[in-house]
Amino acid sequence: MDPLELAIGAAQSAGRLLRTHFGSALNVNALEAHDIKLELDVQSQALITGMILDQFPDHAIYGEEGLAGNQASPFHWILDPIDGTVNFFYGIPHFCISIALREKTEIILGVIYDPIRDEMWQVRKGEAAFMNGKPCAVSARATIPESILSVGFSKTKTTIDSGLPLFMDMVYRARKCRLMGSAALDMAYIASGRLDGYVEQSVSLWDVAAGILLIEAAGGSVKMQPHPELPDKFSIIATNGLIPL
Ligand code: LIP
Repeated sequence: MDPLELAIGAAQSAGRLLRTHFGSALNVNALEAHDIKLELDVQSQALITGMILDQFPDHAIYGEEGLAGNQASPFHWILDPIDGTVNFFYGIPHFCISIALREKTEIILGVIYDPIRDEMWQVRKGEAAFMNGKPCAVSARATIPESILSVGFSKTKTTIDSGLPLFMDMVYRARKCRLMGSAALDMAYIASGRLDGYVEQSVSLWDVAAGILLIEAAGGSVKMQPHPELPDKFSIIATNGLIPL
């Protein structure tokens, strides 16, 4: 089976599961000051994992809810089963499923699916990025004063403290700053020219893997640095490739 078609099918199946439970009572696995972990995150990842390992039993799964499959495989599926879990829990219809496939060190495909708006972003390495079958492209806005920027503060006092100075600077300079709560949708919105930039001090690969390939295919740029203190965390600056962030 074509791995991109598989990723799209898995995102649609997980999307149906999320739509079914959206707005209903949810089992909470962990409640933290700035984060919530749902049993549905685990169910969504299990559904996607089952579909992938069914077709590619020797591949590896690297997801927000854990690892599965053959971790020695050159093929790693990078999953965020609900990106924007806190939004989901509060009934805010801004969340998605993000699936990427990495071959050795290179991301070769990505899918981001918003099951409420039924918006599916897809990209294969070396090809154009699409949203619902139409090619998508970053905006042409080139200056910060005319831009809309999204900022993420992640989940801890440390990451909030490190993100605030940047936010305080940008909120005065940009036309608008938004805190949307889903890194993957922020990236997809840049690829579709809705946002011009997104910054966050501490994200996980599963939050942004599909979005990186989408933005680059849509003409934008992504800069990522390993976080100096937090393992497997990255600071990210994603833009349309024009605004000087
Ligand atoms: C979320 C990210 C968001 C970040 C949140 C959280 P999750 O991912 O998309 O950018 O600010 O703290 O990490 O936890 O909903 O998958």
